[in-house]
Amino acid sequence: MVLADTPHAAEDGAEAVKIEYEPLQPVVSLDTALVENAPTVHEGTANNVLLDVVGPEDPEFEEVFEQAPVVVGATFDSGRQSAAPMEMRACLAEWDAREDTLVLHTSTQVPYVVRTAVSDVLGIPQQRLRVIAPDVGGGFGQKCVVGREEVLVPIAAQRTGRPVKWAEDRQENLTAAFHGREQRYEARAAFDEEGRILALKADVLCDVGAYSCYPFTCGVEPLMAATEMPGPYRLPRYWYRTRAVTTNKAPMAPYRGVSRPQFTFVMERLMQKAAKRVGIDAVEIRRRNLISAEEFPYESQTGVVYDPGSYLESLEKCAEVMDARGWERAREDAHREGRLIGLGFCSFAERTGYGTRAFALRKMAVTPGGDNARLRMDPSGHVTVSVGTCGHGQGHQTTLAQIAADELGISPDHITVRQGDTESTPYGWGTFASRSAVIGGGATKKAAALLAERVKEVASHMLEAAPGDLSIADGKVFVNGSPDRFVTVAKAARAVHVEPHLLPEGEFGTLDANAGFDPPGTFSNATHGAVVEIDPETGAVRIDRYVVVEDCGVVINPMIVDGQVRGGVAQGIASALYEQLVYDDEGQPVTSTLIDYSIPTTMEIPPVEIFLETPCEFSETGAKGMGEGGTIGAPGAIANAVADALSHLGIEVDRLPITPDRLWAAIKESRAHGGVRS
Ligand code: MCN
Repeated sequence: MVLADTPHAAEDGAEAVKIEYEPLQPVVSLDTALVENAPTVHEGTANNVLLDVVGPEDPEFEEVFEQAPVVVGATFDSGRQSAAPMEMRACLAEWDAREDTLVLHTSTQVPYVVRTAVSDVLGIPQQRLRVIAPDVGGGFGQKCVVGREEVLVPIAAQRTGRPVKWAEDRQENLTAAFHGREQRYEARAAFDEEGRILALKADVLCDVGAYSCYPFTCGVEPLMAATEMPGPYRLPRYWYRTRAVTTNKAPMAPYRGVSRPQFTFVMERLMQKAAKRVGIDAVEIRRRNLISAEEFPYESQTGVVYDPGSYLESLEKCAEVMDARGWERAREDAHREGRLIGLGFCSFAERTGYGTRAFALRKMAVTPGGDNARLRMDPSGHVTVSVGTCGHGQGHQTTLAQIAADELGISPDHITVRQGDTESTPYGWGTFASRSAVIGGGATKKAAALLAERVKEVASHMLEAAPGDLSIADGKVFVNGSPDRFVTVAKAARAVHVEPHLLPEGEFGTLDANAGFDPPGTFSNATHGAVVEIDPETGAVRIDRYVVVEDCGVVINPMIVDGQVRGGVAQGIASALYEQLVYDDEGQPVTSTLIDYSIPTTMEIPPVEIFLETPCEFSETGAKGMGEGGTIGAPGAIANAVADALSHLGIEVDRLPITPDRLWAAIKESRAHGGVRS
């Protein structure tokens, strides 16, 4: 690490460092990592495999495949990606001599996790470390792990006694921050003659780069893939093997959706392949396999419990909106005109808001789970909500304020939400895994309910009525049935703080409440539908229509949910069509700028039509999480739409991203053997 007074001087200093490297043979792909006698990235790892988990043996499994009337399968690949947050990673550490405390400002999703990591490495007690996440310009998972810089910069500040700042540029972010999504699935599925799935077999390989990530470990992608791959389908038999493979590339960290965009793409492609073989349409095969209302709670083959959702309803609604019934005809007509159009669906489940019990199964060194909220009412009746979650673009200041306001009967404008500072917020795990609405929102609601009771207690003295006879709404505490007998919340708050003589002895001081929440988790569900048109001359894919039918339980704020879905779909489209980090054979990253690593712009993202459903209530707020759903559904929907457009040419779409050059080559080859029907 080179320290200097300006970034330019530091870069010059780094350039002046002469290192003599002895180049070894690099390991740059799953193929080269797994061949016999491959060089190893870490000594002592057999075949570069860091984690290898195999599902329980089922003696009848192979027999089911042998006897099944329909078996479909393929090798599916997905490209390596960067979460590419708009604001890249950065941190600044300084010693506060007065408090004898190290203050670390860092662009993170998880301030308390960073504090634990830095404290463990530096050997400083946690109370002498303050971690502040200011407004963070996006993270998408890349900032829910602790970067080496977040540890090195505090060490440098400690050694020099001066503030030390580090900020990466885009090239550093693309080449040296965390990556994700480079996976391969050897997947086969057996179906009966009516298209009902009988068994699924999946061998999953994840290229996790050179090092594990803290705290989620290099197991995060492979374990998520194995556990949740069956998705929203009733699956009687499932066998998996899942491996984390190390290579000389940047390490993997969770990226929005974590394996779910990939295995959902695989499952949805298998469904479409099977539908074609059985001779039913894309909607019908899903209709026959999705978990139905009477089966909830449904326990999967891997022991995951699905709470009630609207799997079939969201499929039907999406099919209706997309005019799926008239599709065959529309496609035939287009083919006659020489146009390649396709319709694709993708149904999936998104596990959200899961707490300690679910995370404990991953056997990490630290186990995330529940979260806490602390509410404090000031003498003017305004409330500060402090939470352990740490929004970084999801609008928590709005939604958590709404939750507290509903419970306290005051305006959301009178509520301030504080997050992202270990000094002023309760202990918590930050924001990732679509946990904040359910867990942070649940804790906020519980604490707000306790605070509302306290306010009623105070008002009961002022109104000379029993607390149980009081209600709280519109900024007032009033006697049930007598709306004219009330005191304002502000007056009650003022009495507690500055006019305690109006209250019985002992009723003075503060109005605050704390609560924690640690739920088992809940599944949102959605069906995405896409219509694409492919230019046969260039292989370019244009998305003509995109529809999302999402069910995330009670919607706290429709505009925020809408924005989350749109942003998620944009990142899913990126996985499907555009983004891929590429290394050359020597292990040099060749996609190190946004010219080479092609992220879609607004020009490539179609308007997304969204329909929301809210049929069930089950968590504290009735909400299910949804922050990753858009990203999860898009690759499967688009791949199926592209495959639908090309199915008459015998072209399969089993590799992401679906780039124009590959499609063009496939179309050309097909033409050479008969040509495009036009
Ligand atoms: N919400 C709601 N009603 C619901 C469910 C959610 O109004 N029924 C609101 C929530 O209150 C919250 C937002 O929608 O304001 C997302 O809620 P939730 O699904 O709980 O997800 P989190 O807030 O925990 O956010 C995490 C999720 C993840 S895992 C990634 S990755 C991601 C994402 O959110 N990264 C993002 N969205 C992002 N958005 C931005 N702008 N930047 C990122 O880095």
